[in-house]
Amino acid sequence: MPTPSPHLLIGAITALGTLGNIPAYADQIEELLVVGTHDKRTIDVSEALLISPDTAQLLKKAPGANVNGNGPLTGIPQYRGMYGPRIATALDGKQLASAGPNWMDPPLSYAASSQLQSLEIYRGIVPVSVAQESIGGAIEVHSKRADYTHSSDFQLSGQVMGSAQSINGGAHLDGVLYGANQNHRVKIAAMTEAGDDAEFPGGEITPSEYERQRYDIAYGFRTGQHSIALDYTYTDTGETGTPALAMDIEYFEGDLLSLDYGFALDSDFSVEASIYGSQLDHGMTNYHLRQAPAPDRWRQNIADSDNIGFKLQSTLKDDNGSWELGVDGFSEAHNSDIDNPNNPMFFVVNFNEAERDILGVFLERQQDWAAWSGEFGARYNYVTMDAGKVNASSAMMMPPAQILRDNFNDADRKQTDNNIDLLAKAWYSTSDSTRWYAGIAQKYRSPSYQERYLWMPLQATGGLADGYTYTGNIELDPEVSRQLEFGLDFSNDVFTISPRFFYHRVDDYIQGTPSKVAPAVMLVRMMNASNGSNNPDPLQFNNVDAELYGFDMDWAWSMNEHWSLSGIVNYVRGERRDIDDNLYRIAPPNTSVRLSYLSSNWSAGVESVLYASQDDVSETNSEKETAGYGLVNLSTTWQATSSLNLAAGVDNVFDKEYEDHLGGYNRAENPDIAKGSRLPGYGTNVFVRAVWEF
Ligand SMILES: [Cu+2]
Repeated sequence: MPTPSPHLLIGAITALGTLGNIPAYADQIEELLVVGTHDKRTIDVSEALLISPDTAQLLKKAPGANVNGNGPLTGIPQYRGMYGPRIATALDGKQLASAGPNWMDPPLSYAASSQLQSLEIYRGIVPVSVAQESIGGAIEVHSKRADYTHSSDFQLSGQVMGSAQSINGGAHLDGVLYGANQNHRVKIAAMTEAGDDAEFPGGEITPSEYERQRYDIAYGFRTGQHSIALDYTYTDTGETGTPALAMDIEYFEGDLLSLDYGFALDSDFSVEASIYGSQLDHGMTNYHLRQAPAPDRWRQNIADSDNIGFKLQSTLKDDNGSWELGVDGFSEAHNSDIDNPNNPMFFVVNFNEAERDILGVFLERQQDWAAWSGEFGARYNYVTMDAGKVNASSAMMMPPAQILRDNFNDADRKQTDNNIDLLAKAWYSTSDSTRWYAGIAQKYRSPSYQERYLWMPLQATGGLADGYTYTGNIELDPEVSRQLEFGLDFSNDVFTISPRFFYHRVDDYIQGTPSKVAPAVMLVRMMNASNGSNNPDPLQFNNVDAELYGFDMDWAWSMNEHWSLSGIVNYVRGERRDIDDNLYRIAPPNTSVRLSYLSSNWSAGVESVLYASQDDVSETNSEKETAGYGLVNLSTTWQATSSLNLAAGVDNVFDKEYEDHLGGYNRAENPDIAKGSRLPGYGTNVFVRAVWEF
C-alpha cells in the first residue's frame, strides 16, 4: 500500500513559540508543515508535496495517526488503534457517509489534497462541539478559499499545480482561480489525476491503478455582521483498484452541496448555521479490473448514499473563557444491490434504505484560571436506525438464505440509542515552557448500518478487509469508551516535545465473533460446496469488551537557523477483555526521524521511517503477523521565482521490499503476489512537482 510521505515545501524555520506569550500554545513543530496546539495537530496541506492522491496518507505526519489501506484512493484513517466509523471526519464542518458498503470511498477520500488548505487531527479526547460521534478521534479538513479584501475592487489570483511520480506513472494537474473584494468571494477549481498499477521490488500490485476528476465552485458574501457561503463539489472517480477487497471501483460520482450562515454580533457573541447534503453513487465489480472469475461468479454491486445534515452553534466569550452551545443533525440512507450481468436471475438486495439518523445537542465550556485552563463538555445524541426489507435469488432456492431473509424481514429493525458523551480536560502551566495535561471522557458510538443490517454473510464490512464474511446484529448495543490520558507539552526556543499516555476501556466494542447464526454458517458452507470455494465460517458483529492503551509523541529540535531534527513515536496496543485475543489491524510500534535543511530559497530533507514487527495480531480475524522494516525518503524544494516553486524527491530510496501491516491482503489474481498474502508496500518512487501562483 502507498506510503508516500508528505514533505516540507519551503519556508524558514520560525522561532519555536513559547507558552508564556502565546495563548493557545501555538508551537511550530516540524517546520511549517505540522503546527501543534495543545489539543490538535494542523497539517498545512498547501505546504506539503502532493504526491499521494490519498489524502489520508498525510495523517502519518501527526502523532497517533496511521492509515488502513485497501487501494490507492481508499485510505481509512486510524488513530490510536481505532479506525473506520470510530473516527469522525468533517469536510469544512460537514459530515458525509460513504456510498461504498466496504468504504472504498472513506469520507476523507472526498477531500482532494490539492484543494485543501489544512488537515487537522485532534489529539486525544475530541471536544464535544467538534463531532457528533468521536469515540476514536476526529479529523477536520479545511478547503482553500478566497479571502475577502479591504476594497470594492475585485482581485483575481490563482494557482496551477502539476505533479508526476515514477512508481505508477501517476500524474496530477489542478488549477484554482479566486476572485474577491470586500463583500464577495468566488472560487472555481478543477482537478484531474490518474496512475497505473504501482510497482514493488518483486513486480506490480494489480489492480492499483486510479483515475479521478473533481470540480469545485464556491461563493461567499458578507456584509456587516452577516456572512453566507455556498459551496458545490462534483467528484468523479473512475476505474480504480482495491486489491485488498473482493471487488474494484468502477465509479464513484458525488454531488456535495452546502450553505453556511454566520452572524457575529461583536467579538464576544457569534452564531453559525449550516445545512448540507451529498448524493453519492457507486459501482464496483469483480471482473472489470482484475482477472475475472468464471462467468457465473461475476458480481457487480451498485450502491448509493444520500446524506443530509445541519449544525447550529453559538459561541459566547467572557473574561474567563467561552461557552459553545449547539444542536446538530445528520441523516444517511444507503442502498446496495448485487447482480451478475451474465445471469439475469441472480440478485441480492444487500441493503435497502438502511437509515441512520443522529440528532445531537451539546454544551462546552473553556475556562482559564491563572496557570490553569480547562475544557468541559457534555453531548446528548439521539440515534435512530431502520432498514427496509431484503431479498435475494438464493433465498428462493436455498433454505438457509430463505431463513435469514425471513428472519430479517420479520424482525423489528428499528433501533433507538440514547448516548451521552462527557469530558473534562485540564492543563496546568508550571513554567513558560512546560504545560501538563490530563483528560477524562466517556464517548459513545452507535453501530454502523453494516454492523446492524448486513443480513446475508457478505464482506460488506466498512473496509475491514480480513477476508471473512459477516452478518450484522440488529440488537447491537452502542460502544462506550471510558478514556484517560495525560501528558506534557514542553517548548522552548530550540526544543519541543509533546508526549501523551492514553487508556481506553471500551465496553460493548463491536467486533466480528464466530457466528452462532446457524443458517448463516450453513449458507457459507453450502456456497463453498456449490462454488468450489473455501470461505471460512462467517463472523457476526457482536458486542465484546476491549481496551486500547499506549503512548505517542512528536518532537522537534531546531539546531540552528538552517538545520532541524524532528520526529514522531507511536505505540498502541489493542486487546479483548472478554477473551485472550488482540484487536485486529492495529498499527505496529513505529517512529520517524527527519533531518531538514532550510535556506532562503531552497530546502532539503532526509527522513527515516521505522516500523517494528506486529505479532500482537487478532486470532479471531485470522490476522497475519508482519515483520519490521525501515525506509528512507529524500526531498528537496526550490523557490525558483516568487511565483514558481519546484519540488522533487525519492521515497523508499533503497527499494526496500516490505509489508505495511495496515495494507491488507491480496485478493486479486497476480503472478507476482500470491492470493491471501500481504500486499507489499511501494518500491522506490521518484516524484516531481511544480506550483505556479499568480
Ligand atoms: Cu465498493
